[in-house]
Amino acid sequence: MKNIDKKRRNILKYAVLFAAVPFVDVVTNRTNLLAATVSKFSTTLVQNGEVITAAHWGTLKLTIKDGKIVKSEPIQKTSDIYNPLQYYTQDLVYAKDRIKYPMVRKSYLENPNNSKPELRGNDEWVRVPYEKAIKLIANEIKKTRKEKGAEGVFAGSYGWKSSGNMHNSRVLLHRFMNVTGGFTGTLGDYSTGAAQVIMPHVLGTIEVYEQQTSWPLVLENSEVVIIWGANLIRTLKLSWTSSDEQGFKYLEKLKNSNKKIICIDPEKNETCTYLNAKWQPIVPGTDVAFMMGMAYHLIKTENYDKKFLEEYTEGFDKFKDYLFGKEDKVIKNTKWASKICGIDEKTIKELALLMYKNRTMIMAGWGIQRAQYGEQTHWMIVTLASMLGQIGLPGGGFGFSYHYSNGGAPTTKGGVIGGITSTVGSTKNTGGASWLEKSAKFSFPVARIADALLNPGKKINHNGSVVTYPDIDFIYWVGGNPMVHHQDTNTLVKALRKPKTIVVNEIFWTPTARMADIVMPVTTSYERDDITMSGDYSNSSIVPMKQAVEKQNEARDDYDIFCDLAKEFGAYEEYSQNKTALQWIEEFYNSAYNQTKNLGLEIPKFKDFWEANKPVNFEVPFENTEFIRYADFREDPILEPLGTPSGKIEIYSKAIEKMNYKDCRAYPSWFEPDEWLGMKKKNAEFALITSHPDKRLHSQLNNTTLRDKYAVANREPIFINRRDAISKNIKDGDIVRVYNQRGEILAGAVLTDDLRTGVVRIDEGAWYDPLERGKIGTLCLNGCVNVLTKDMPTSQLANGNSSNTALVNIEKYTKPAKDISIFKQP
Ligand SMILES: Nc1nc2c(c(=O)[nH]1)N[C@H]1C(S)=C(S)[C@@H](COP(=O)(O)OP(=O)(O)OC[C@H]3O[C@@H](n4cnc5c(=O)[nH]c(N)nc54)[C@H](O)[C@@H]3O)O[C@H]1N2
Ligand SMILES: Nc1nc2c(c(=O)[nH]1)N[C@H]1C(S)=C(S)[C@@H](COP(=O)(O)OP(=O)(O)OC[C@H]3O[C@@H](n4cnc5c(=O)[nH]c(N)nc54)[C@H](O)[C@@H]3O)O[C@H]1N2
Ligand SMILES: [Mo]
Repeated sequence: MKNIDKKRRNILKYAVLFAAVPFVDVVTNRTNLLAATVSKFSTTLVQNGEVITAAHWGTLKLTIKDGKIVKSEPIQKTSDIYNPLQYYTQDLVYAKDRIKYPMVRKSYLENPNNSKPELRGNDEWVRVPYEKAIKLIANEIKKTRKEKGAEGVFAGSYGWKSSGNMHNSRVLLHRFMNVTGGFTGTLGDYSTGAAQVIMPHVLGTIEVYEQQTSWPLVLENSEVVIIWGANLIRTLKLSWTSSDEQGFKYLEKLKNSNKKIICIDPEKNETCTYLNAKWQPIVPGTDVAFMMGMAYHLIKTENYDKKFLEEYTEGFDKFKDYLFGKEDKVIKNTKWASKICGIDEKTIKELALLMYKNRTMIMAGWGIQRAQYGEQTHWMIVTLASMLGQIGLPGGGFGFSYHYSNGGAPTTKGGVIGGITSTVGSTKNTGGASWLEKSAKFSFPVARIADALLNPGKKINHNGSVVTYPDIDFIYWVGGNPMVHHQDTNTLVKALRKPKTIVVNEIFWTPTARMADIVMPVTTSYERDDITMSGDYSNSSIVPMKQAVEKQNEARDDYDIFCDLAKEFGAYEEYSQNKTALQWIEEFYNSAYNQTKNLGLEIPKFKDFWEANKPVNFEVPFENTEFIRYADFREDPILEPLGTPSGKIEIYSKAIEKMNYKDCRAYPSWFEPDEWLGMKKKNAEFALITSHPDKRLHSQLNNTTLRDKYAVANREPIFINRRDAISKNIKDGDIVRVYNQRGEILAGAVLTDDLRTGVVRIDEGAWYDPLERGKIGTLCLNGCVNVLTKDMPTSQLANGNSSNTALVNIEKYTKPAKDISIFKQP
């Protein structure tokens, strides 16, 4: 075993500072710097040649011919893993469904005070001059604030926007709202809604966006790797900033490592196949029961680390009482667990012992917590890992971000660029988890949006406090697609009839843009200058994102739109600080320049960097390859306590006990979901999992020719176990109607042996394409899965979304199916 020295403790701090962590101020002295150094030059568009740029899916090289993008490809490959998303930039820029001009819904234009909101999604569109649209928006914001206060303006505006620290649409929106009078925002996110709220109680950090024990140490030390509800080869195709593809490199090494790898997942997913791992086909939503069976067996056979539990955790005995059924008289033994999770007792026992007797790394994904009672899964993983006693050892414990944004790729030594901020004068780096920044005075949990719109004044419990929903009259959405990302689309359609005004800045006529009253056309990131880091945890490089082509049609940058709106409030100077986008970009770069210099390293001056059209790369110092999460805590729990009330890992939380919630107790518990395969009276036959798509980023790229590579019968695919399909007389390529009490969609059948029986998968992100536009309950022709999911909080603790808790029916669709029309101009 390696000796954990002082140096490593410093690395921990270093890594956390530069990882994609919210609430961390990156030290800059950019304000002083600015006046002296900002140069006055602009980007000259390349007519024939190459432009380097970045997207969430990697650093790209665009080939330009006669002023048009003709080719898009990655510039760096770290493995043989193919990332199809990197080749379709031209499809995005020249898409048929680009929004060309500012557009206003006809009834809204006629009378904004009585705009017939029931016609949203089904009205005519009228082109208006840009200046008129700006005036309309500004007037409505002023009116709403006067009538309802700042809380009446909702600008939570969740979404993945595009890469770039300047044109960060959501932050730009918040900045605009903050300088003009305030708004209602949101708490948390859709990704880790449950885990990020429970983990601070358990570990003292949100854990899900933290640097992981380094991949090199995993490869060197782990004997067993458990991939728990994660699909690394798929979800590592993207990063929040821009992917440096380091995760692929390590995944390839893991494949060739001969380690024992086990995937616990209702689907034998691509990662399981790629790694040639052992598949454990669990019943969806039952991981907690599975782990409890393991925990019980470890205790019964005396194979658990009592010393670790004593020294580093709090309240294990109470959890043990629960396992042994002291209160509820239910003993959570392997027999009990097996009946729920569908994995046989022998396997549960063997797996528990395998994990205890070998150095084991549990790499968990997040789909498992995107479910009712989702708080329990990650809590139970931490509990199980505590029993194994390997937390803080090289290659042992758990990691909640190996599948995301290249977590575990060692952090480089170098500066981090700044970014536009949601409040003026703030020095927060917005390249990190900026969406978790608290920039609004008032917020409610993000996935409660439909509930909030429908029930103004309603009070809900949230993590120990009470939140009262505001009365929202005005919505501004940029860089997100709630009509696709939010659960239970039909309820959302109803909810979106409630506000008086909905404004959306979009590139394309997305289902969300179509539900708006005013639509502002915006540029893609290839039509404006920007800058980004590549590698969220690694901070591998600074990538220039020079404008590659002319702005299309009347598209404008979000920044310009908000500058013009700010003028209507006399707030332009405060908003923009009188800077052009390129001047901001120079400043963000200079902040990294100075940090780098302070570290004793050198990078080019901004002008040289910008003109060179190539990334600036940083090196990984050896000590960062030796980073072990929780090593300091393990070494000295007294001097390096966790941020929990006890300073230890809380298997029992007094803070949660005080909240007295029925749906989240003070210790990890098994709760039976409202909809799952094992329930007594099922309202539908199949469990639905809604994974993240392999060939999209959520809904992004659905409108490109990449869709031809996966669409079946010109619909989103539904994956069905072969035997289940045969029993329903469904064949490969058939159109299937998928339905439940919440709605119905069409999808194209793909028969597979890689799904547990009784489970179907439809990936999230297919654009909602209603047969009857604007109508509640209508059939979706393209297969948007959220028509079928349930809009239900995980629990009162986190109020996360429960996307993976749903049952559906399937049948062969025999009527003539109308073709999709969502990827055209409306
Ligand atoms: N059933 C189910 N639902 C889910 C999930 C699930 O697992 N299952 N996952 C959830 C998760 S984790 C997430 S993160 C969400 C994702 O939900 P979203 O983040 O809303 O999804 P995207 O498709 O990335 O939407 C981004 C939108 O921003 C637009 N855009 C891009 N760049 C710009 C820009 O510069 N300016 C403006 N104004 N617009 C821009 C794009 O065109 C696109 O429409 O979905 C959630 N929904
Ligand atoms: N290509 C691509 N990559 C992405 C994204 C994308 O849209 N496309 N989105 C990015 C974003 S915003 C996020 S938040 C992350 C999401 O990352 P995750 O949340 O980890 O991804 P998911 O696809 O929701 O789920 C991963 C795995 O969980 C399994 N699973 C589902 N239900 C259960 C269950 O009950 N038990 C068990 N054991 N397993 C289950 C699924 O079969 C799937 O293999 O991915 C990021 N990466
Ligand atoms: Mo996400």
